[in-house]
Amino acid sequence: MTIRSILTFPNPELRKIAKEVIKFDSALSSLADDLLETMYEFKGIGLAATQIGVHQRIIVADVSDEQNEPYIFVNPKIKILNQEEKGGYDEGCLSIPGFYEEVVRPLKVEIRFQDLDGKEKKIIPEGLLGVVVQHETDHLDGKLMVDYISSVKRQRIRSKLLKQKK
Ligand code: QAP
Ligand code: CO
Repeated sequence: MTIRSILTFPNPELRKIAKEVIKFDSALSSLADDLLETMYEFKGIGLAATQIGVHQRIIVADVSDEQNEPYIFVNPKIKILNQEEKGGYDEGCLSIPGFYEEVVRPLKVEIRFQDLDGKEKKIIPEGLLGVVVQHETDHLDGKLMVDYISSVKRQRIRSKLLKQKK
C-alpha cells in the first residue's frame, strides 16, 4: 500500500494511451490498492492509472459519502446507450487541482470491464458514478476534462498550474 504522486496538467505523460491489461496477477492487485489509497488520500472520487504515470488500463472510483464503496475497473469499455440524453456536471480532476468546469456527457452508458481476476463484468451506472467512469476512462486515452472546454479557458488553467509548480 503506497500513496503515489499524481501528475499535474499539462504534464505530457497525461496524454499517453494506456495499454490493455493482460496479466491479472498480484502486481495488478497492488496497483489497484495504490490507486485506491492515493485517491482516498487526496479526497478524490475517481483516479486512473495514467494519473500516477502507469500506462495500463485500470481505474478506480468511490462516489459514496463515507468513501467506503470502492470500485475497480480493468479494461473499461463504455457504450453509450442513448446518444440524445446528455447532462452537464461540474467536474474536478486530481490532475487539475483547484479547477472545476462543466462537462456535458451522455447520461445512459453501459460499462464492460474486468475485475482483478480477469472476470468479465457489466454495469449500467447510476448518476455520478457514470460521469466519473467516463472521466476516468478518458484519462486512459490521454484525454482530460479541459479538452471539453474552450481553448481560452484551457490555456488560462494551464498557465496558472505551471506558475503554481515549484
Ligand atoms: C473525477 O475527480 C470527477 O481540484 C474525479 O483540489 C470529479 O476526484 C468526475 C479533487 C467530479 C466528475 C465529477 C479535485 C480533489 C478531486 C480538486 C476528483 C482538489 C481536490 C477530483
Ligand atoms: Co481526472
